[in-house]
Amino acid sequence: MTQIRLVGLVAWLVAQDLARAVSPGDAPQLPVTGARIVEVITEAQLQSAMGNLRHGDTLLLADGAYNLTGSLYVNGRHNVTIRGTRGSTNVVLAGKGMDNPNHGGVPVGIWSNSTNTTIAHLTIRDTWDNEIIFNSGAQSPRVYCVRLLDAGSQFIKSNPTDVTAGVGVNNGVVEYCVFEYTASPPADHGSGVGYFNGISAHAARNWVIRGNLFRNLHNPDTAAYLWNPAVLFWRNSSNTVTEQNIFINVDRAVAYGLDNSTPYRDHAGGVIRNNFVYLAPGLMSAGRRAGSDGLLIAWNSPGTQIDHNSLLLNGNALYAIEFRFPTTTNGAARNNLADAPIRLRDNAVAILSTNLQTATAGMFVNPAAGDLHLRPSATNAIDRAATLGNVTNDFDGHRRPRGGGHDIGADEFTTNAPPRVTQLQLSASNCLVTFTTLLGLSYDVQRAGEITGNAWSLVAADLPGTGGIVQAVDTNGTAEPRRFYRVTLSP
Ligand SMILES: [Ca+2]
Ligand SMILES: [Ca+2]
Repeated sequence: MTQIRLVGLVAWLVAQDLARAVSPGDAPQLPVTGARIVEVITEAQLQSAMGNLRHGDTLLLADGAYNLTGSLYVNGRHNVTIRGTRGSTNVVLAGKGMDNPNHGGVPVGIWSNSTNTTIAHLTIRDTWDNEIIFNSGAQSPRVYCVRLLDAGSQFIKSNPTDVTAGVGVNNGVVEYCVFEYTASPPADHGSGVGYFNGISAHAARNWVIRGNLFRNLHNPDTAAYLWNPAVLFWRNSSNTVTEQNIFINVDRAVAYGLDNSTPYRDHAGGVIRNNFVYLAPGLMSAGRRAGSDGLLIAWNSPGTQIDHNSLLLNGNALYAIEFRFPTTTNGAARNNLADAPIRLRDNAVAILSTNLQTATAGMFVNPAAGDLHLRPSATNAIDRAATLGNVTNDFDGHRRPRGGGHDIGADEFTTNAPPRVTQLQLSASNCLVTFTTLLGLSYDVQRAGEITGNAWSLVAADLPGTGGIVQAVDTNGTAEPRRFYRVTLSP
């Protein structure tokens, strides 16, 4: 028999760790693709590259600070990417200050009226107006792993071509970004103090807003705007998906529609699911609270589904979720976990089911940090939800259900008890991997020729846990001189 050495690796990587390798501002690197890769090191080179922009260009910015001398206009050039290499903090595009009216030709960060504009792996900050704006002609923009700080108005704005006809920028994707005021929101730029949103889109269809962090998008009581949504899709928008985001200390998290005085539905369809919303105690004054509506709202938005969100509002708002206006029909709010009720206002119609509206801070892992994962003690939420066909995963991207049933709220609870490899043995040409399991969970067995690197491949997927030990067989497992194994919870 061939001389072989086999090493069993005790698995401590649970599925949650694997999934949260993706986080706002720190997502996996996009591959560098493009018809032409234009490498840029200085701001002057960046402006030159913009001036000579061709269809299909990828501007790859070297790490560093770029103090903009002009906004970056993607004007009639399709399939253009403006990006850093990785992460979101190594490349910084800076305006001249969000409250500096002498913006010096840098009113916005990046402007596009073109199709398939991608912005990735960088920071944009301190612009007088929008940090990113899409205008008529733009379609399918992608904003990926971008940090947007201290915007003088909307951080991302998507303008319409024809609101009444519902023509605007469609199919946008905003993933793993950070939207934040590092101190206070903007002063009066002409529209009153505190005029901002995280994302404001008009006549926009089929956008996905996923895995982002919205933090401190909060105006003081003295501002002209007390209820700015962090995510706002309106003016004849439809089918927006907002999922797996974290909202911390925002005045309003998500609004699908606002206005019912319109000849069209302000929004239609769409889902808001698997989001965390946290407001710190005392964020809102008593007077402010008395005039509050909800953190997740569907106003003049028929057919909107608001499911499996977790909200800890700490008395800052009267309602967690609100449907409003008679045109808001056929809605649903199901399996949400909140410490405030759900409201049907002005004859809105929605199915409300299996919502737990008595959430407490003690149910969550680290609420002050916006971490509303369930603690094991949250037994009135764990395994207590009804099954929804349209929500198949959770905040972490983990498949639902785990354990004995679906959990109420955005997190499907996963035990922290990892599987443990108890034995590794040879049987003819097979390797047998034996490990501990829990009932109701499922496990993946992976192998690699080396521990370092990411060359793990699946031996077996979705092996059901029994509560006892389970054995996986790696056929022809003796084919290499050595082989490592690990066992994880299935994603
Ligand atoms: Ca469960
Ligand atoms: Ca989870």
